[in-house]
Amino acid sequence: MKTIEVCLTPELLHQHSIVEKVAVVVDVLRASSTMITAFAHGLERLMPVAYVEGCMALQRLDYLSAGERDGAKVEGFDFGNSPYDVMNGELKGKSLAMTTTNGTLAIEKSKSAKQLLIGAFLNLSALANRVKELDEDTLVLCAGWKGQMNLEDTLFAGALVAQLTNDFKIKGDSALAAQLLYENAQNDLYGVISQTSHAQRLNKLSADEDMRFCLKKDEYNVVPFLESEHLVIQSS
Ligand code: 3SL
Repeated sequence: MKTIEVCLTPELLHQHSIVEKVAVVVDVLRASSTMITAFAHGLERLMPVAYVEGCMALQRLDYLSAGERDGAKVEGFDFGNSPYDVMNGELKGKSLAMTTTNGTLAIEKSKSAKQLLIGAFLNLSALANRVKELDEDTLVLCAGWKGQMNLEDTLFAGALVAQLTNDFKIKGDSALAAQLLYENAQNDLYGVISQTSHAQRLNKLSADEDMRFCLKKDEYNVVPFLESEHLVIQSS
């Protein structure tokens, strides 16, 4: 049986080997949720970029741009990091360059994985099915917050582990802890996550609606994956 493990923050990634594994990168609030939403609304490809300057260089190559610093849209970018920014059809068939504080950095750090997938509550079941199909040792990388673990990504990791327990063997206590936390919180995810430090940051940005949206389960059935330098989805 293949294994499922959870890395609670990119700062702990050196304790896991990623090269032979499927990596699932998650930043529930809000980068991975916004990426999934953009693909569900027609985005063709997305170049994740760790730094603002990299995104600006891609703007000059006709990419649309999205991202945040301190949660706010970067000046001069086309979109911020809200799922509501990317669901009005403007991205249909387009290329997007995106940079966020933690999410795109976590992707950058996972590029050596055998396959890199993007996860959030919005695509939970589609993602679980894809992970089962791939049937490889799998590592969930939580983007966390500036090197620290956060509860929302950990809860998502636990939700994914919970969907995979019949098919994968849990490896390590962080995966077990994530699952137990999720099982405890699953009936009131909003109530639990609204207490987190990131929810409080989003509140100051009046982004409570974003948080409610990001906690919806199985809203979309797209699973972005990294192909060369771009995230793409399987064409249907
Ligand atoms: O850190 C990130 O990647 C962002 O998702 C943070 S925020 O929700 O846009 O503030």
